[in-house]
Amino acid sequence: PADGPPRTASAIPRIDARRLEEAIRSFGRIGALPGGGVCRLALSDADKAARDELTHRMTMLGLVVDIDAIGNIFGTRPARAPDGAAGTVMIGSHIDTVSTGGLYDGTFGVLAGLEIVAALNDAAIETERPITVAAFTNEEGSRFQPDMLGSLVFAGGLPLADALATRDADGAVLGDELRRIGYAGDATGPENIAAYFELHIEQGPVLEREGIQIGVVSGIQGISWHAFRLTGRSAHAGTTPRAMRRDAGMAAARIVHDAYEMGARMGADQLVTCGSLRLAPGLINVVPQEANLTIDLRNPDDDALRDAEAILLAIACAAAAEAGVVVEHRSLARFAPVSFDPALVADVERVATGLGHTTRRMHSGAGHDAQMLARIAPSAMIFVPSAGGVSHNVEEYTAPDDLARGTEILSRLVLHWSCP
Ligand code: HGY
Ligand code: MN
Ligand code: MN
Ligand code: MN
Repeated sequence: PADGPPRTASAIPRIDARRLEEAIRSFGRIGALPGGGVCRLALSDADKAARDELTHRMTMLGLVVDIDAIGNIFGTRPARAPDGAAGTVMIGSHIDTVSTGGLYDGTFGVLAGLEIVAALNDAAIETERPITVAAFTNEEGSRFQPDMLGSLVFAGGLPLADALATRDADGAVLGDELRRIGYAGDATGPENIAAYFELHIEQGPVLEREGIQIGVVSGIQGISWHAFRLTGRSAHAGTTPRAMRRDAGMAAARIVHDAYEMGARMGADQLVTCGSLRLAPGLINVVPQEANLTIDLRNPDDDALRDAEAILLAIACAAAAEAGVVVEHRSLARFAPVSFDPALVADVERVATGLGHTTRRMHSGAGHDAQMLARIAPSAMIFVPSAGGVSHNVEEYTAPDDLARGTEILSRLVLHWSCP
């Protein structure tokens, strides 16, 4: 109608880089670590505080806030016509962090979504499709496995009951924690997603090393997480001859050493990480009774990843036999490599180059919620550079210009898709 608000084609929302930077800084104070950085493990009190702040900001922006049964948070900006064009345009990521987290991993993508909503509101732009900003539960998988758990449930890849029954290392049950922090919702979340976009820091060295401004993410490499428990017998470190020992520590050390050697032999694409290793009783003069360790395998090629998995299991069996201990294995997560929607990837590239930015296509070394949304909707990701290629580290940093550049590109894509 003539007196209606300006159609979106004419108005362009203005991203306010300072407002975005301030939002990131203020979230950085939630779960702040004394020396800098953030610890907001999934469903912890710090995660609750961040969730409360996020839902408050969503409400202030006029978004309709829905929480689903696994605690995913959806803030939806309604469309102009109630029956709008089919589907919502979703911007998502996560606000939980690892325990040595930075200000940007996940949180940047969610707050960029809120910044885009604020810019649309400032310009009084109404869209034909609703726009939803999403924060998914337990993306990191540090406390509960698998990682990307909330988006995996949302995409139908993990039964809700199984997810709710997951326990952390101390035995706490995910469903109990969700209720404890007040985020066991009953909404279903958007059921028809026209396009999903995730803006994220690269978390690696490629863009910075090559002096490229924007990563056009073509897909995500395969992920395979393993837990081993080795059970031997505690004994005196000074009196027990080698032949009598059932040394869980020696078996664990053998597994870690041989797994890293395997990675080196298989070449640069095969990444191996032993991120956690605990010995019990953990005393200088006691042969370890028990060892618990995790191995994280990554590879862009699924066949190679399967080879690495088979070799890892053989390594664990040989190490246990050599030490005379019992070995138990659990697979904590396995996600095959994912390719994003080629048309949407081309859209990202077109918009970024159209704005004069340098781009390169790349696959993601890290897992992201986008790989789960790709199961149910056309999905794509935009990367901005990480200073020094550092992430999952309190030194994580991305310059304000890079944050604003990525948000501007995301804003154009969202406008293009929400006003077909
Ligand atoms: O492990 C990952 O790649 C992600 O950060 N959860
Ligand atoms: Mn992340
Ligand atoms: Mn992460
Ligand atoms: Mn991730």
